[in-house]
Amino acid sequence: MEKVTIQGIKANDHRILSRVITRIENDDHVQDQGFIELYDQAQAAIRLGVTGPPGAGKSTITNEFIKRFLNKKQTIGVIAIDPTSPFSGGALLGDRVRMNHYNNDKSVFIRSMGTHGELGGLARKAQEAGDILAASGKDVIIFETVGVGQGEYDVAKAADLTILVLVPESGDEVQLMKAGLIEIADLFVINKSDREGADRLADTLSSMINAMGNDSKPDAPVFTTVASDGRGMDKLFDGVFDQLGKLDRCGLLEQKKKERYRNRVKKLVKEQLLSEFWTEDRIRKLEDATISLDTITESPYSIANDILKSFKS
Ligand SMILES: Nc1nc2c(ncn2[C@@H]2O[C@H](COP(=O)(O)OP(=O)(O)O)[C@@H](O)[C@H]2O)c(=O)[nH]1
Ligand SMILES: [Mg+2]
Repeated sequence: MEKVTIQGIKANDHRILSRVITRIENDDHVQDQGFIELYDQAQAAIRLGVTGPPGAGKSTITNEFIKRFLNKKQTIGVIAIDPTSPFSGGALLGDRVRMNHYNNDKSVFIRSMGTHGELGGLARKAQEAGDILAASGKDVIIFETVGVGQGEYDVAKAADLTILVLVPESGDEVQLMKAGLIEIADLFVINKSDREGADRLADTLSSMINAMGNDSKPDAPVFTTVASDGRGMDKLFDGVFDQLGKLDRCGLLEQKKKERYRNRVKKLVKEQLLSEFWTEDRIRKLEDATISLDTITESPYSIANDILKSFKS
């Protein structure tokens, strides 16, 4: 990263933030000295994950959070990730329009990230983008991610606290994903509770959480909201800090951060090793072994072992 870029990030220059995140998005490797220099600055921010199915109200809730953080004179960075719309079509555009009425304001930065490449890489990219925003001095980073699959769990790991947003109709999903669901979420929101069934789902969830809970982790609270008209939002907002406090006091926050740190080191090592591994020689070896389908007689394992030999020795 160039010196002027690093200075721009530190000075909260939104144009430069945007440019750097584009580079991260395009896998134009920026994890160099720049990241090392910015690391210290990036540690203070609170990181919140807002995840859940499409249309559950994540962006609306994020928007309500932004208002409340601004009231507290805090600055916010939002990274919105929607793997279901790889061409960043309607939904994301809608998000941008809806959330970006803060656009001229240096205290809010909102960015949608697309998914070139697989979701696994996206978790790292989101985290790096979050680090850049944190280094610009943002007090709070919000990761908005669609869905509740494995990839999103990874993205959720970028956050200190993960909020899972559901709707009253999510009952079946809840039944299906019990364990995993309870594991990733630190707090549940049943949004659109202007619709039938919100209280029933809240009860079901609460008793599931209670039954599956253990002493080492504070139970995730369940909130009901109507984000579109702000109902329940103050309570939810307070609940987030309440839960953060609990996670902190029982040591889970520190554990999460350590885990996050270790995973990042592992990922960096893995990526570095991979990029160093595929030398021209090894690529040729693979190509030679696979010149035509007729001549492929060995299993992929033997060829892999063969190529790996040159690495191990
Ligand atoms: N009826 C109702 N609609 C809501 C509520 N919260 C959000 N919406 C609407 O639901 C739609 C999807 O919301 P959005 O925040 O974009 O969902 P996301 O895909 O999870 O980010 C929008 O039209 C919102 O205005 C709510 O509590 N009740
Ligand atoms: Mg959204």
